Amino acid sequence: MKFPEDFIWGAATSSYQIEGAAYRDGGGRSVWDMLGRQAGRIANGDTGEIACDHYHHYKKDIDLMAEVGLQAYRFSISWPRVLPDGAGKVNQQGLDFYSRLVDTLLEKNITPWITLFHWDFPYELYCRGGWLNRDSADWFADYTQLVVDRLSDRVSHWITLNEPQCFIGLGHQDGIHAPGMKMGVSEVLLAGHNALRAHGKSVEVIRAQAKAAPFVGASQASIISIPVSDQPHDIEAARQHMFSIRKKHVFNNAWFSDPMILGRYPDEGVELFAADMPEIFAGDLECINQKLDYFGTNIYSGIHVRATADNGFAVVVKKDLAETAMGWPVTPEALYWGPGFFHQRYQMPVVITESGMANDDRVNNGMVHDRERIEFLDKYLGEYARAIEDGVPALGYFLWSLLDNFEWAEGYSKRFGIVYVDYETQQRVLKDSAGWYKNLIARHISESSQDAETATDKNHTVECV
Ligand code: IFM
Repeated sequence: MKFPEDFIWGAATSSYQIEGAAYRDGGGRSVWDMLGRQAGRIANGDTGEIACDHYHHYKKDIDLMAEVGLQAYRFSISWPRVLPDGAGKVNQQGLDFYSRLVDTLLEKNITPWITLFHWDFPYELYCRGGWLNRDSADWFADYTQLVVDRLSDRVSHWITLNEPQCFIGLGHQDGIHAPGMKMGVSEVLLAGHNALRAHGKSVEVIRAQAKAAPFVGASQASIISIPVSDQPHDIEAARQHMFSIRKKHVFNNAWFSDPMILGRYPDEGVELFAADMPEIFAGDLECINQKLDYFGTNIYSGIHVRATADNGFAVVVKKDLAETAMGWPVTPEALYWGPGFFHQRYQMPVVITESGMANDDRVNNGMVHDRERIEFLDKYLGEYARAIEDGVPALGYFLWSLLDNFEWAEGYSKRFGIVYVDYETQQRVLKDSAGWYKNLIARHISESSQDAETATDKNHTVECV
């Protein structure tokens, strides 16, 4: 598989899933801390209070990143760690932690990609209405300002929101994720609208205030529609299915991305949601529709789709697909069709900001043989390379995840890392997949430099002639 010369190879994590040290050094509570205190909400009664204790082990974790050869590391800032009440009083110790993290990454030549919000919403702001409060967009903009002031001299890559489909859909509609609410559709859409406004205001702040030229996007939770054949009618059916909104739910591929990038909510959704649509004030859509530098998408799997006789689409359930430990089907072609369909619709370069799998990993004589993950990555990345070969501009890939970590409502029962974490001892073990990823990155870098040398030689020959 071949990738562009300047392709970015990375891995991703998020604050609540790995940091631990909840409330340490003046940090505040998030809605996830509060959900974890409610019986029966999280598998095995797990919480993120200790997690991978990355807050104390970040240096060792960055050494592991360097050992794998990562060029970029995507992590998130915990909003309540830097603003314990979500707004107002600043916790300098929290900011210092992220400043040290950035410096240590840069010392190892690893480019930091900061996600501003990966679900640990400040509990104190939740008590003031959370995303339902129209002020939430300004709270987020002020928080962005704080982070940008402190880190943008060394950080230029930004992700505003991670997966609004999840923190709004699973958190406010299905009640599975924090804050654990099952709201009516109109409230869900209002929360989503304010989150979109928060994204817009955050981008405005980054563009206006960042010291180093910023590169900005957001990360969408994407379920990809895969055509059952390469016939044009199946491809068209899959494309239509991919962006259609059929249920009164916000977990789909267009509801959040269309306003961010096209400046309007998708018609089909507006019709379906009808009277539940939130009030849209003058200027809201302009504020949401900020210039972005790339389309960030988190892709784990897809659904097969075929064309019907009346030019519509139908889902084809394939029964023989392997599944990951999450029960998600293994569908490598999602990494071919997803980037392609997104590029077609939004005309932007693509970055896979998350992709990977949960596996039943075990330590055996000090090693973790996660053959399933290697096969998964090999096939998925092969499809991504094919999409690029076919003309999709794609800039990078962030493997989810660097470390095994707190998998939200599933607690620690699902292991996504290329590094195994023993939660009792906080020991880390590089899994076989980490070695595989290391070789892939190294091979890519050496091939790229050989290509560059050949190109230079050719240039010289031309000059001499
Ligand atoms: O662990 C999550 C991550 O926080 C968001 N995207 C999906 C991952 C796997 O479920």
